[in-house]
Amino acid sequence: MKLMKNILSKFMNNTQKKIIKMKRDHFIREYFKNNIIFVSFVITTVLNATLLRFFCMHSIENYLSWKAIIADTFVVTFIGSFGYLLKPKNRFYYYGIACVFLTAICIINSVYYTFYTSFASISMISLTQYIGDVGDAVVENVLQLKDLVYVIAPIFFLFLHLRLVKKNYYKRIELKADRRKIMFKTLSFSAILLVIFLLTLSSLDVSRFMKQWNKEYIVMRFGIYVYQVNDLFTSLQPKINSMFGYDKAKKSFNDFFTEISDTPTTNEMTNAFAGKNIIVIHAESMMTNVIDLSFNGEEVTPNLNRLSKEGMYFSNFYSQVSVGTSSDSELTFNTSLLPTKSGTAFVSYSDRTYIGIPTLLREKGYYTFSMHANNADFWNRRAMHNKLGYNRFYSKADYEVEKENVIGLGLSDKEFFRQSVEKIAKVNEEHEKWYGLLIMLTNHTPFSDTDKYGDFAVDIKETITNEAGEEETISHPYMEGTKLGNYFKSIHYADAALGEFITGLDEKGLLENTIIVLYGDHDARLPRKDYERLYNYDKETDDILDKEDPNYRVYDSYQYELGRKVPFIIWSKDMKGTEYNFENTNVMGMYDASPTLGNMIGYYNKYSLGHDIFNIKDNNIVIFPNGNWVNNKIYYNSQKATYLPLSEEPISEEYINSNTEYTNKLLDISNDIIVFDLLNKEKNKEIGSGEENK
Ligand code: GP9
Ligand code: MN
Repeated sequence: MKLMKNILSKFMNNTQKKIIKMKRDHFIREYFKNNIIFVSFVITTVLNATLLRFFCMHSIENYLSWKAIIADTFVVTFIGSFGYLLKPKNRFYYYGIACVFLTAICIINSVYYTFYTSFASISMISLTQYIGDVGDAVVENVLQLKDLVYVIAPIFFLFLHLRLVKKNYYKRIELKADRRKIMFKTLSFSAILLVIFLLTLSSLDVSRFMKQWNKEYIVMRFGIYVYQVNDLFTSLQPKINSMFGYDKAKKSFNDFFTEISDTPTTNEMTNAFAGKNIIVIHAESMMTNVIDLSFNGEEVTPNLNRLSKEGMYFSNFYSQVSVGTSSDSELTFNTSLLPTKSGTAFVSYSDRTYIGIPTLLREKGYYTFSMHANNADFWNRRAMHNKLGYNRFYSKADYEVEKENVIGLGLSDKEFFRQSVEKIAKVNEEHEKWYGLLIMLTNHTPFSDTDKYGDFAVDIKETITNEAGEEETISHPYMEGTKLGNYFKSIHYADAALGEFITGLDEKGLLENTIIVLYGDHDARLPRKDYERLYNYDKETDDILDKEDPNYRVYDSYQYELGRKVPFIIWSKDMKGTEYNFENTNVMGMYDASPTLGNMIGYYNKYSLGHDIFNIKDNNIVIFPNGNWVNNKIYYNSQKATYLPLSEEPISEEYINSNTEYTNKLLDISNDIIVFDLLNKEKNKEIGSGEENK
C-alpha cells in the first residue's frame, strides 16, 4: 500500500513538473511569438554592442564582462518597452529607427576605435578638427568588414518585418494586445535589470563613470550604450553651465584684469634662459618627500636628488589638482588657471580658448611638442594638447609598445624615454628652437607591479653578532609590504628612468643648449598610516612608536596636507655652482610655474592667476580647488575653518578672511574664464589685450 502511495506520489510529482515545464515552454513560445519584433530588437542590438566590445578590446576581462551585457540589455529593453505603446503594425518603424540608431553608434565607435583606440564623444562634434579627422578616417576605413558587420542587425530586422507582413502577423497579434500592460511589464523588467546592474558596481566603477575619461573602462563595464548616454550628459553639462551668469562673470573678469599689467615686470631672472630649448618632464605622482630619503644607505631617488642639488630647486611647491589629476596639472602648468568646479577642463571644456605656454612660445619661433606613451584620448589630450598649442602630440601610436616593456598602465618610463630621445634628436635636427613636454606613466597608483621595478629594499638591515659570535645581517620589515613602501620601489624605478633619459639626451648632445624643467604632477594619494610608520617605526616591536614616546613624530591631517608637496626643478647640465643653482623655499603652486618660467624664457601671459615667484617672493599664496590655501605663514583648511600656523607671526581673523576671500575670488575667476570662454577674443571683444594678444 505504502509502495503504491509512493509510486503514485512520484508519478504525480513528475506529472506536475512536466505540466509546469510544458506551461513554461508554452509561455516562452507564446511570448516569442507575440513579441518577435521586440525580442529581435533586443537580441540584435545587444549582440552588436557585445561584438563591438569584443572587436575593440582584446582582454579576458572584457570578454567576461557580463556587467556590460546587463547594462546593454537594460538600455535596449528600456527603449524597446515604449514601442508597445504603438499599434503592432507601426511598431516595426519604432524598433527599426532605434535599431538603425544603435547600429550607427556601434559603427561610429568601431571606426573611431580603429583610429584612436578610444570611443567617440558627442562633444567632438564641436571640435572642427575632429570632424575632419574622423571624416577622413571613415572614408579610408570604410572597407573594413569589422565596421560593417553591425548593419546585419537592421537588415535582418527589415527581412523579418517583410516576412511578418506576408504572414499577416501584425493583424493577428493586434487582437490580443493590451498595449499599456505589456509596456509596463517590459519597463518593470528593464528596471529589474537596472537594479541588478547597480548592485554589481564597485566604487571604482562609479568614480570612473563620473569622471568619464577612461573610456575603455567605461565601455567594458557599462557597455557602449550607457557610455554614449553618459557622454551625452557630460558633453551637455558645460553648455548648461555656461548658459547663465555670463554678464556677471565678464564684469568680474574685466575688473580683475584691468588691475593686471599688460607688460611683464622684470627682475634678476628676466630672460635668464631666453632662446634655450626646453624639456618639461611631467613626473607622474612624484613627491618632494622622496628627495634625500634613503634605505640602508641607498638613495630612493639619486637622480632627482642630483637635479635638486645642481639646479634651481623650489622645495615648497604644491600641485593644485582636482578630480582631473594629471590633466589638471597640465592645465595649470600651461595656463596658470585652476581646475574647474565641476567636470574637468580637459574633458568638459576642451572647446574653450586657452593661452598655453606652447602657444606663447610658438609666437617666439619655437617648435612645440608633447609626448606620452598612453592612448591619445586619455584625459582628452588629443584635443587639449592641440588647444594648448603643441605643434605635435606623440602618443601611444607613435611608440613601439612590446609586451615585455609594459609596466602598470602602459609603456615603461625607461622605454618611453629611450624612444623619446630618438624623436627629440630628430626634432632638434629639424628645428632651431624647441619646447617639449614628456609625460611619465610608470609611477602611477596602485604601484603594484613591484616585480618589474627592479630591486630596491625598503626594510631596515642590521648587522648583529649572533650567539655563536658571528656577524649576521638581519632584516626588519619597516616599509616592506606597505603601499608607501611599494611607492618607493616604483619611484626608484621612475628615478632610474629619469637618470637614463638625461644620459641619453647628453649622449646625443641634446643637453648643450637645453633647460630641463621637472614637476611632480600631484601627490601619490598614499595612506596616512603608512607615513606614520615611515616616520615612527620601532624596529624592536615592528610597530609604530607609542604616541607618548619622545621620538614620536606627529603626522596628522595637516602634516599630510603639507606632505603632498611635489618637486619643481629647473636644471641644465652647466647650472651647478652658478647663480641659478639654489633652493627657493617660498611657498609656490603649479599656477606660479608659467609666470615664473615666462620671465626666464621670455613670454608673458597677462591672464595668469599665479605669480612669478621672483616678484612675489615670500608674499605668495597657493590656493587649492577645494578652497584651502597655504602661504609661508599658515595652512588654512576652509572646510573645517581651522588652520596650522607655519611661522611665529600672530594670525588675525581679518588676515584669514581676506586670504579666503582672495582664494574664492580666484577660484571663481578661473572657473568663469573656462566655463564662459572669456579668453575667446571673438566672443569677448572688449577684453583688454595683453602682450600675447598682439
Ligand atoms: C594617464 C596618466 C595618468 O595617461 O597621465 O593620469 P592620472 O591618473 O594621474 O590623472
Ligand atoms: Mn598623474
